[in-house]
Amino acid sequence: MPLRLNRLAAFAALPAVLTLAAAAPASAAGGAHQIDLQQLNDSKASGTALLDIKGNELTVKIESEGLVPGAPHAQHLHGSTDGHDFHCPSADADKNGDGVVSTAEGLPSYGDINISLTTKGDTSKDSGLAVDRMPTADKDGKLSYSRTIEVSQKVVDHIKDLHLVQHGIDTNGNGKYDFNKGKSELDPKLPQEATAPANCGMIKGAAVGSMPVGGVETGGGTTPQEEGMGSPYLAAAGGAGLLAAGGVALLARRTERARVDGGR
Ligand SMILES: [Cu+2]
Repeated sequence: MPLRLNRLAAFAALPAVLTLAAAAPASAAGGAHQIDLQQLNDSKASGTALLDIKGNELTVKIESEGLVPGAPHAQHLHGSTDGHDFHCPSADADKNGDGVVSTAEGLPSYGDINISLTTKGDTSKDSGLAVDRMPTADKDGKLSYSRTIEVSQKVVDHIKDLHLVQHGIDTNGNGKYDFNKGKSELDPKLPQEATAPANCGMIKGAAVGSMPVGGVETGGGTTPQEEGMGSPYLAAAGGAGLLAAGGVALLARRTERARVDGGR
């Protein structure tokens, strides 16, 4: 399986893949899509991601750097598969002017969680901050992620409307998540640093200002997902775990190893 393909080789082959995809716009529901992750909140965290769709299987590969070393980083595909246009937030989204675009401030821009990019088990919005199943950056702040998951046809059809966000920043440079920027709006027990976005990237070719794929779709009513917008998306249990694991990767790793089954 190409899954085991050397990552560098996979990325090197990207231009060819993209060319193919561009030459066949009719097959929008499939193929490989590249994402450049660009820093938010002056995090210096950047990276590259590849979303590859085959049938209803989505393979997500992420290589990023500049993240908070040894800390877990929640990561999600945000946006809507109902034809709504969301995008990565700009610094303007910092409504309270504290210098940090918080997760809550970013939500109107990047939309709700569509897929939680966990390392195993559930990938729904419910696992948004299932920190023991989120990847941890290494001692150099680098993070590698690769997983293939089954996705709905809606995701396949609207993959270009989604974008990738990695969370977790260290605004005072002390090497861990703390309350120097206050509490997270999602859960007051959590530091803002743990949930604020570190980077965001949109799929190349999903040009800013263009109509999203399926933008003319006439849906019926509001989906539960939309109603959930802006509401806290983490379970208290996951939140406590995140706080405990702040800067201490060991805990997350131990928990992960102890877990036999990723199911909830
Ligand atoms: Cu997110």
